[in-house]
Amino acid sequence: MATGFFGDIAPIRFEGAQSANPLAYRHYQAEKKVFGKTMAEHLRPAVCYWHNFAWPGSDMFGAPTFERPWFGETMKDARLKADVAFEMFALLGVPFFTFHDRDVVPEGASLAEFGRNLAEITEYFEAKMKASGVKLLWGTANLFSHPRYMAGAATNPDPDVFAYAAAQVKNAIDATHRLGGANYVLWGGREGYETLLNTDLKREQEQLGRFLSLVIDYKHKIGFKGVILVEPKPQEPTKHQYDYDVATVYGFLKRFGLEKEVKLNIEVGHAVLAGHSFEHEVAMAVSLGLLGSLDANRNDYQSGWDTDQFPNNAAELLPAFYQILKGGGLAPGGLNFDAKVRRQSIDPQDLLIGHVGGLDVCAQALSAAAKLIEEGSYDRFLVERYSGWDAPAAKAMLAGPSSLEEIASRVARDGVDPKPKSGRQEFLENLLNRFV
Ligand code: XUL
Ligand code: CO
Repeated sequence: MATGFFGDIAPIRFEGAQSANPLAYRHYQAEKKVFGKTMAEHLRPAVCYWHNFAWPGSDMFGAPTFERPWFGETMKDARLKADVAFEMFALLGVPFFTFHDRDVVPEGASLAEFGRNLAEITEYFEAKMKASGVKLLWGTANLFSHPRYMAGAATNPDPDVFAYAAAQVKNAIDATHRLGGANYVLWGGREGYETLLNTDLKREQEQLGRFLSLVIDYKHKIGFKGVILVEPKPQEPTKHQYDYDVATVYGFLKRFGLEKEVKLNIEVGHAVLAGHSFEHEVAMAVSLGLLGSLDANRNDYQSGWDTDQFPNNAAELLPAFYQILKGGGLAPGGLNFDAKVRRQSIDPQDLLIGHVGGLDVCAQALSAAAKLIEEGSYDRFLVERYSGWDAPAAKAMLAGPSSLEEIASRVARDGVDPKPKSGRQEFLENLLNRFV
């Protein structure tokens, strides 16, 4: 039975770029083909549970602003929340969702009760997923909100917290496995530190490496086919996080021999906090074979916080979508909207409007990147810029057997005298803008 939460809003449809209807897609056409795949298959968009259904609109100065009929700590509330969530997925026509264990059920008085609650809602989800066709992009465990995790989960100085976190992750992977999740995410919420004065960072990093290895072992043991994803973030909530950015996580995975087992969930706002662009992080992951999935959002550039706003600028996203298409696409990852409406946006339809706009600019950026690749002049520029490396003498420098002395002697012998060439940045920026 319908909950009535969204009133009489009809399912969101594609109406075209000219539409002035705030509850219509202007660019996202689920079935439209781009390079032989539909937009839905390229983007694999997901609605997240936490920002939409669990966050009450509070901030560090103010009380909750959202009134939702499911706010409460009973399983009845959890079921109502799920009913509304699946209504929202259907209204948006979005094929995937994501959740943390504690977004979906009350924790109760013990880990055992939490586990039972999670198993119960998993069953409830299973039926709803079957009826609607909506799938789970990824599940995860919240190892950062409860006070027991204030000094970290796997990186806690107290081994009992490590054990507790392991138990929680085990339950969350079980639920994700049962629901056929395409991935499982580990974001190191408090896996870092506030002050070195109370921290043994060598030990803590070893603990984290061990924890991740245990998760991988468990995944194989139960036959979970989804991809384990680590989500880099440089700081917030802790000042120093061990999973700083793509390059740092790659080094960490190599150190523990996990680089073939794990991929990355890259978030726009986290890239910005790390002092990178989103496209840098995506390109770095592609180059290392680590591109897994994306958390779509944007940060406020002035505040310096992880504001998790909806993306709203296709031109800014185009370079990242170029990298994604060139890198072979996202599947079995997807595009999870890790984004929340502002706390003044208290109406149910604000939740829909945020996703409509966010999905639209991503669809726009995808189409623009496809056109850019199709037209070909940008790719030709890149090929031409590095074409000197096709010459046999150049290839020999990289492949051997040439030595540093041989290369040095070639400079005098062949009269090597490189002339500077324009990098043509403005030309390229203008070229890309033609496709948005
Ligand atoms: C926090 C963040 C998380 C993860 C899942 O900044 O991005 O919501 O995506 O734990
Ligand atoms: Co995220």
